[in-house]
Amino acid sequence: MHKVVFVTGNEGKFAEVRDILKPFGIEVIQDKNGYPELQEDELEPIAAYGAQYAANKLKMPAMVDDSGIFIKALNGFPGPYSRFVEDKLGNSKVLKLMEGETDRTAYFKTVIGYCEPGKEPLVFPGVVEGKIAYEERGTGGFGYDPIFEYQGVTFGELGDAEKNKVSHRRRAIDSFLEWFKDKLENPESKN
Ligand code: ITT
Repeated sequence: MHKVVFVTGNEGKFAEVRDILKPFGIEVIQDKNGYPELQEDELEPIAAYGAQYAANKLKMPAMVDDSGIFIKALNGFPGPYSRFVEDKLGNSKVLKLMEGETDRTAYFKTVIGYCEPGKEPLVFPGVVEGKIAYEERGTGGFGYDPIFEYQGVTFGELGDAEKNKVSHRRRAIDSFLEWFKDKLENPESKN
């Protein structure tokens, strides 16, 4: 069993990543002590910096997840500021901002940052495209899930197991797994 520390205070993210990686023989341990989050317009540098900081501090392989929802009619808002906006506005006020908007296009993006002590960080992005619903629907998931529609069903309605098959986070983890499996097979050749 391989062990990776996942530095996150978000229980929803932790449960998803733990469940996705378990069948691949990777045990995920949660660390809630946080990491310095750079103020950037892109998620990649935030995840890279956080993973490197955590790996060097904890002296073991570390993973972080920086995510956001990007709404086209709002020019990509809230994007990297999604946590702040969830705390200050919440889904109902985001829906108010979307009143009168007919273009509901949006995407969720996760960037997984991974780093081993003394090494350079790697980033693995994952995106899922969908639409902003007209009202909150469903009680599953967390955060923006009740207002994000994927193929007509919100992530809040979809249920955790189904969300984990198609989500932005799943896609980012799949890309991490591709790299990780390659590294296990060719231990000298990577990173
Ligand atoms: P950590 O930094 O401790 O990991 P956080 O919740 O602050 O946790 P982010 O900075 O990545 O994480 O914030 C992302 C925001 O987007 C936050 O409000 C999440 O609740 C929300 N979010 C992230 N992934 C989501 C998902 O799969 N479904 C719904 N909302 C999500």
